[in-house]
Amino acid sequence: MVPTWQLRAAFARRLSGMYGTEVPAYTTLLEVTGQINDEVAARDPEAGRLGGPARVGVERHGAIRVGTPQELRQAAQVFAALGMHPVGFYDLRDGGEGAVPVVSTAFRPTAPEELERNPFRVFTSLLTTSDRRFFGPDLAARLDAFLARRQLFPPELLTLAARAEAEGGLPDSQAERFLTLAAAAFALSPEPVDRAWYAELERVSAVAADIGGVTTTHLNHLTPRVLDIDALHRRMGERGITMIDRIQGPPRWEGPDVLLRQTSFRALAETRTFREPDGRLTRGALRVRFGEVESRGIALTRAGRARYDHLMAETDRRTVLRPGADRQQTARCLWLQGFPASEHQLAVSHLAFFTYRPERARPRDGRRPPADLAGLLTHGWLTAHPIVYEDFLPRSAAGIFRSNLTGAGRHDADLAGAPFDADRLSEAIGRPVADPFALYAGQQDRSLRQALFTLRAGAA
Ligand code: OOG
Ligand code: NI
Repeated sequence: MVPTWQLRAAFARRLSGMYGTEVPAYTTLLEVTGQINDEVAARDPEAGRLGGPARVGVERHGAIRVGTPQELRQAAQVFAALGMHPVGFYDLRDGGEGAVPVVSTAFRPTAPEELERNPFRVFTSLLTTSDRRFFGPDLAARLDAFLARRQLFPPELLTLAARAEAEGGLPDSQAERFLTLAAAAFALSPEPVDRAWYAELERVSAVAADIGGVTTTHLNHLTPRVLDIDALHRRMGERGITMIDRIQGPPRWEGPDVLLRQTSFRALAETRTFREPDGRLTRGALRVRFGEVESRGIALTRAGRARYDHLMAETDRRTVLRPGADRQQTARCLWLQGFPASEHQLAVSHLAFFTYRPERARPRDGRRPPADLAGLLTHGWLTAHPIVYEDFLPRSAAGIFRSNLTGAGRHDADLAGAPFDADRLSEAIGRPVADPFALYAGQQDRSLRQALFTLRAGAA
């Protein structure tokens, strides 16, 4: 029997192998990421604080895009077999110039011990064909009909996935078959692309064409985790791979790493077969996939996140006011003034999530533990251990989509969009979409209750 977490780890390995043969620059990225992670681990004894080498070395996220709620439900079934559940709601339709007609969630393990075993996650986007800002009624009807005719996941895969979910794993031979079918469902298909149809959708949005212009889905990037993303950005440049000029997310600064920093590069155009309007098959190229790398920091509470969003908005404002100024420098200065520069400060001001443990080395001096968190930490009763941010950032995601699009497309921002939120997405998936803040808060609160219980028992 292959248990759920081993299926997940094996699936992530398979996709990584497959993507390396499909997108050669990904192999270079893995090589450089591995070197940098080794270097950081050797020079920084604290490097493992946000995940040990066994976790970080295999840590990946992928992204796929689907066209209909039914396809999303089926994707969710495949991920459920791997112990990956929908977390978070991301709406990428309101990004002004770079708006894309999708809403998204991320499938990932939610229990801390499952994340530790293998944290594989897949950012999954659903095309919003009913959003009139992007698709007029005629195009939407033809698009829906096209999507209704295709099948992304073969029935045998879905049956095996349901069995794996129900039984917490699969017998060896079925596990092998499941992994083969699942990886194949995310491979780039050799099927001819209908030139005219693809082009029509591309005029609306390159993402719409990537999703609805073909009869299959595919992994569009696979992202390793690096411990020093600034060093990686430089070194990829030296290896002749040009990254986008910015690292999305918080700036590099002297304080703790928080949330998520990401950067990407455009993959090369890939040769594809096209069916021309007169029926002829021709060779052409499409540039739909890319490479990305990320570094992860501490998860922020809602208050911490509001502080982050405010600092990002303030950085934008100042960058517009002083076009010559270096954005990274502007951001760093703002962070030095406006963001706690230590984990301790983040914890006592309730801006970030930690797990808490009783400090066993504290002398038994007959004192009773204070009632407040600040006192417990300052006087050495408890130690705080950062919780890693396991999710995504809508603004960075929009930036990643945008930096890899060919042409902005066109949409009419004045029309009313199709309403969408986490509840509607849960309905579409047929499974609840978890709130990431609630997951982190639950983990923190459980550890704090347990730690306080132990302290009080010790003091009594
Ligand atoms: C997903 C883009 C979002 C990230 O890391 O923020 C994403 C996509 O391109 O389909 O993967
Ligand atoms: Ni990504």
